[in-house]
Amino acid sequence: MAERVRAEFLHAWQGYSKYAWGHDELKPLSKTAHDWYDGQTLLITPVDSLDTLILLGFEEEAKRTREYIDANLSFDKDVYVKNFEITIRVLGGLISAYQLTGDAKLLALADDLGTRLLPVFDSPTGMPYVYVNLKTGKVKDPKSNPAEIGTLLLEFGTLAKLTKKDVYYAKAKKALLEMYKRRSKLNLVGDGINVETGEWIGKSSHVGGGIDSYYEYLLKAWLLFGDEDCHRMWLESRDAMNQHVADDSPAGLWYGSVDMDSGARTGTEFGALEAFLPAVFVLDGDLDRARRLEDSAFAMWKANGIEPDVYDYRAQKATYPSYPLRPEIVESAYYLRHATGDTRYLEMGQTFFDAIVAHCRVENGYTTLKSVVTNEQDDLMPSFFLAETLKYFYLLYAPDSALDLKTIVFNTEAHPFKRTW
Ligand code: DMJ
Repeated sequence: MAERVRAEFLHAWQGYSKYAWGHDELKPLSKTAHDWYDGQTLLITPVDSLDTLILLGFEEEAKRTREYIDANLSFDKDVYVKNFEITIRVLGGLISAYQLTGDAKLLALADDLGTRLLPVFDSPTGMPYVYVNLKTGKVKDPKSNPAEIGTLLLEFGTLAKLTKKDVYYAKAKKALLEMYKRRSKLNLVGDGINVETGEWIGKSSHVGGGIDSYYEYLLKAWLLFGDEDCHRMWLESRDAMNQHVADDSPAGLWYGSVDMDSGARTGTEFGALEAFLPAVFVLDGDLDRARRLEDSAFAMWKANGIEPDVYDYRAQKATYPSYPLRPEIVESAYYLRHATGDTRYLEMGQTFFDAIVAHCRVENGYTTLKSVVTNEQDDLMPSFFLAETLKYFYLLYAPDSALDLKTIVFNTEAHPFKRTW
């Protein structure tokens, strides 16, 4: 299986190289490239993929990609970028690739990017705006959410350690603390907040998009930096989430949505993004919960033969039927296999892999699905498919020695950060 994964990674990579080299992402059906910002490339796929190339042992391709990034990547661009996405994919990718290769240019690029992103924190609360202009430092859009505010500390914190510039850690940590401070009396967060006023604009509390990796980083910042504040915040948040958001019934363990103030249930939807949570429970040592939730996610996958982005677990129906090649359910299978040694997760992984090959493999790479009900294809190979989905598939089947989970922590985009401090 590890070899199959390597072969499919190469297939996807060759499609990108042939039709989108030097651009952000591949559109494999139209054989064209997609740049995120006004046709100004930030080399998102190469940066996001470099550590996967290294980990999977594609030495030639890794060398070519690293040298191309060194020579061509520039952040001196008059574009407003989404701080969250650029932090987890580009800053995260540069940091892990630097740690794996020792190439000082990669760290210099990360430091330059970090400096250009820093103005994003200049709001009245210290919580970041959604967009920042890489050239002018101007910011825009105060309407954000816990995930975009709270999923920065691993990247900025590691950059602080590597460059010895404490400001990176301080700004990202303050944003996280300010976010946490605004939790409800039940210790829950909502899914929308204004970073200028600090007022909630979305009071739905769940573990999906807009909130998901906020929880992930509370725990992981403790694991990576030994940050006791983050540990305390994780424990309190986890207990609240398990008490109020979890929906435990004979039909299985699920996490839906509730009102952050009253705890009243407002929805029974789970989805592909929510499937990150078993992995986090493994890291927290709660294997029972991790196993049960991954079983539910597997049931969601099997309902249509491939998972939808959103699934109503009461109605057992896909309510948002796209599949954008997401990694989370595979990530959780990897952690569970690693922690339990249970071969069940190898079989589960094979079910995932076979379905993705059957439905998403195209002549020039892999593509997203508009619907897992009709299997209609869309035309995009997101960078996280190479950065995360295929990396976790490989790690699921590779020997444990491929990566020492004791010394690294993955950021939310599957970039391994090594604790060197
Ligand atoms: C990735 O960019 C990250 O995993 C993020 O945390 C969530 N969305 C995608 C993958 O689904």
